[in-house]
This record gives sequence, C-alpha cells and structure tokens, in this order.
Amino acid sequence: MIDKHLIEAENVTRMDNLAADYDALGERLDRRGIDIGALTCRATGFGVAIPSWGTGTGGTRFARFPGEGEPNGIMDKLDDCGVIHQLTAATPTVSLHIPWDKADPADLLAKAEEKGLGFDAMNSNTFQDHADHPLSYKYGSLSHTDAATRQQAIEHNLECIEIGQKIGSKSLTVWIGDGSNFPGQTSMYKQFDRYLESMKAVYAGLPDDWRIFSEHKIYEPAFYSTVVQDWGTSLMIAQELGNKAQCLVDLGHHAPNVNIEMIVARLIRAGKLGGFHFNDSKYGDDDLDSGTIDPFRLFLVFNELVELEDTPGLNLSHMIDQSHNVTDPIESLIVSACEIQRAFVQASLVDREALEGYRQDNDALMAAATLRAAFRTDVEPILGMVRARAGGAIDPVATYRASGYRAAVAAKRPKSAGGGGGIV
Ligand SMILES: [Mn+2]
Repeated sequence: MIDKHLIEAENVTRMDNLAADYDALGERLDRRGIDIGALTCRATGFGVAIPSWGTGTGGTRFARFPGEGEPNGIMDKLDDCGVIHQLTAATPTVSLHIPWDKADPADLLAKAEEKGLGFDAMNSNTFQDHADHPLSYKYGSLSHTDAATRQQAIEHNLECIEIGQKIGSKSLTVWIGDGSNFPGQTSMYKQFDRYLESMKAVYAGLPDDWRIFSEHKIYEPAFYSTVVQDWGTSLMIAQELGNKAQCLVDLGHHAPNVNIEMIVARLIRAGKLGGFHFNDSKYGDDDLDSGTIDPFRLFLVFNELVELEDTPGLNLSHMIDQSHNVTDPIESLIVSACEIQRAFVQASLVDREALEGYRQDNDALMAAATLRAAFRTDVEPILGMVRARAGGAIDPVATYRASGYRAAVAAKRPKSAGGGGGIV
C-alpha cells in the first residue's frame, strides 16, 4: 500500500485550490437549485469493481508488451487493486476470473481484508483450454456438439460459484466465445438450444441469493456467428432461465453506433439489467479506457441509470473491463474509475423536472440543452473532495507517481514474459 503520510502530504499541496474550486462550484450549483453537499454524499456512495485481469498489461492477438513490475498471480493483483482503491476511494471490490485467479479462498479473503476490498461478480472462462480440463473448447463450450465437453464447461461454472460462495461474491458472469466461422458450420438454432440447456444446469446450481449474468458480444473469437451476440439473445436467455438471471452490458460489445443507452432503458424495463462492463471503443471491442473516446456516451448511459434508479428491484453491478496495452494498468484503472464516477455525478446534475417538461412540450432543442448543461459542468472539485474526505488522493495519478509504487514492486516481482499474442 502507499504510505498514508505521502497521500496526506500530496493532498496538503492541493487542498487550498480544491477548497476554493469546491466553494465556487457550490455557489454555481446553488443558483441552479442543487445542493453540492448532497451531491458529494451521493458521489461518495458510488463504487465500481476492478477486474483482476485489468491490473496486468493486456495485448492483442498480435503481441503483448509487458510493463515493469507486472503482477504475478492474484495476490499481486489484489495488492494493485488495494492501491487503486486507496487512491480513488471508488473501487471497493474486485471481480475475479477463474482459472486465472484460482487460489485458496481463505487466502483470497485474508488478502482482500488486509487491502480493504470485497469481491464482486465471479467470471468463468470456457473460451480457453485449461490445463486440468481434458476436453478442448476449440469448437465451443456450453454449446459444444459433444455432451461431455458441455458437461465439463457446466462443471467449471459450478466451480466458479463454489469458489465465489467462499469469498462473499453473489454473482457469476458468463461470457463464452462459442459461435462459428463459416456459414453452414453450425446449426444456429440447435447451438443456441444446447447453450440454453447447459445454462439451465448452471442456473440450477445457483444459490438463492445469487445472480447469473449473461454477457453478450457481437463477434470475436467467432467471426461468422456468435451464440450470445446481442442484447436480444441475452434477454431471451435471462427470461428463459428465471428471475436470478440478468443481462450484463459490456459497452464495447456492440456494433458501431448502436444506441447503448436505449438498450439500458429496455433492459431495466424488462427487469433484466444486472450490470456493466465499462470501457470505451472507437471501432469494435477495443477495450480502451473508460471515457477516453466518447465521454458523452458514458454520460448518456448514466443519464438513463439515474433517471431510472428508483425502479423497483434495480441492483446493478458496476465493473470495469478493459485491456491496458500501452499504459501502466494501475494508472489506467485509476483514471477510468474517476471517469465513471464523473459520468455518474454529471448525470445526477440533470434537471429532471425541466427535462420532463421539455419532453411533454416536444421541445427537443431544450431537452438536449438540459442534458448538455449537466454534461458540461466540471464536477472535478466534487470528485476531488470525495477522495480527500475518504482518505484518498486529490490527484490520484500524481500521488501514485510520487509514491514510486511501480518501481518498488518491479524490484520484487519477477519479470513477466512478452512475445506472443494474447488478449487479457
Ligand atoms: Mn466484458
């Protein structure tokens, strides 16, 4: 962890400016009838889960270029997650991936407690072969033509639930790479049927207080057809499985220009929105850092979430899912968590009463202007104050760099291998 005194010393150099900016913003918001104190309180309660795999340098199918001091195994990853939460005060949980993060549950719990962390959704993996799985997933997993391979994939998902139960997780996210690369290669009807049958077996092993999330993705690794390719299929799955099944929306898993915020509203209407994987993209599933390409889209997603937040039963898992190929993953995750929190706060600023009035009057121009007024508000002083009051850093990236954490762990951790491709 980073020395508390260093964080305090870094904050001291920035506190006067922050306090002045916060007061000035408070006055401006007051003129709009918004209480900055209440908004700060709301922002304090916001958290997003860190994906354990995001703490390592990612890559593409062409290559991976590892950085210094990469985590080796889940205990190192939890150390890094602890630092991210310490500095941002916005990432209280970690989402684990099995088998990559397999360890003694007692050790996982002890480490998480030491770092002040909890565990969000478990993630199964049947898009790769496992050393201890005799059958290959080359031609599919939960929807494979071979019943024994499907059974192996089912048992892996049940094992993820079992591990999750021991560490306080309450949900399982299922994303599969199953699909086909050639027209005619598979019966799209029967393949989906086999998938549903397998998912029903996993669902049967779900504890009463758990949820299972179906994560859709338009393409890749299958390039002709994908079993769970869009939110319509995901909704069918969640509806057929039962009330503990919901849909997970990964922002990168849609065709370009798809209106994701509308999907969010639809899934909430169906009672089937379970959570998010936040990231950003320019072309496809680029796994870029949240808010770096299209912060307005992120805001519009949160605009729907805030507008519909009182919907009975709505309980969302907010998670990040990104691949950090050219940056220090800790820095990318810090900035991403702050950007996601920023979108939440900006969406909380929307004058809902005025917006509803403009909608009723069909005043499209003023309705859009109402959203823009919120989006254009610089809420950085609120985010900085939330972090400072929680013991985090006013400027988390600058404080992280000042701490020398990366160099310190690089001296202790064995260097990881680069070379070949591999999406993380
Ligand atoms: Mn994802």
